[in-house]
Amino acid sequence: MPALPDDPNAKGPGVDADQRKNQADQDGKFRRQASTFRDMISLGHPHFKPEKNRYVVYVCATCPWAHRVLLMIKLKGLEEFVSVVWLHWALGEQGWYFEPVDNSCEKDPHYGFTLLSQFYFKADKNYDKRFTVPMLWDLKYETIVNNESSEIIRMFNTAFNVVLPADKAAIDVYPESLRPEIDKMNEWVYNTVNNGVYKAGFATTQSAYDENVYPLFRSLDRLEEILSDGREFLFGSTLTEADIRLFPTIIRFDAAYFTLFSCNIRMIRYGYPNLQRWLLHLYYDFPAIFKDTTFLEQLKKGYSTAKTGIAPAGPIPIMMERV
Ligand SMILES: N[C@@H](CCC(=O)N[C@@H](CS)C(=O)NCC(=O)O)C(=O)O
Repeated sequence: MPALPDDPNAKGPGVDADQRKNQADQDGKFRRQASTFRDMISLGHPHFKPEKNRYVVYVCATCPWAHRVLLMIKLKGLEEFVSVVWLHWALGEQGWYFEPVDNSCEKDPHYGFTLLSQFYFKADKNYDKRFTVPMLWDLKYETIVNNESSEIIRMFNTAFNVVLPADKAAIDVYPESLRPEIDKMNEWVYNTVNNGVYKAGFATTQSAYDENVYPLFRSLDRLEEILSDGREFLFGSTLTEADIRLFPTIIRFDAAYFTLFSCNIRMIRYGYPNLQRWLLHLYYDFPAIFKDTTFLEQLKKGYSTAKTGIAPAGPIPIMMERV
């Protein structure tokens, strides 16, 4: 497997409650920590084989990285292999937690845990980093398989093909012929868009914000230009990993990043007609994949808890009607 582009800078030692709320480092810059658990399910893996009713992915409606994983589960029809358990949409003082609100339940159905951190400590009692979603859990070995979304979606593209019906196994969002191009796009989209909104939104100095907000909009301009020939997906007529990775950010943009993260030079819906067309195509024309995994009201509340605590009313309506 080629090197994945999402290897962000390490964040340093343990994380306390204050650090969890204040996401920026002392220099005002937000740096996403590197993920710890990096195993890949495969027939050849000594432990983690593709089997029914064995894996669980822990997610919440707010998180775009978890959203990528949900998209792949729906697209590849992995529901019998990977079940989904929802945490509450708010990031609490002790990290993600269960509460019987919206998608979430009172406690974890498998272990009765009430906090995501309990899984991390069950997997590694000395774990000292952030407790992040998405987190892929193995019920057989009772441990975390992987908590890096870029790897989880790459794994889900092929890992279960041997046990999937032929039509689902044939779906390939990372086709050989497009790999170098997809990798290239993933890299700049990750740095300036997917993670760019966080680097602008969690900056605590003017310079850290300025350093990131302009590259974000330059990349949105570049994506708009790519889609300006009317193509269906980022690489033409084939849905690829690049679309899967961009959708969660763009669907959150006007509702959360524009309002709460000050990514407000332009909105998607008024400033980027081709991105908006691409977004609505995915959302409305493949509803079982894109619409059914999107929870705009929950994620607006979720992002607001990381900021003022006040969920913005607008933009109204959240999704622009198709014109
Ligand atoms: N590299 C990870 C990043 C995941 C991540 O940062 N998730 C956020 C939610 S959007 C999280 O769980 N944050 C909890 C925290 O930082 O305490 C991935 O892509 O899977």
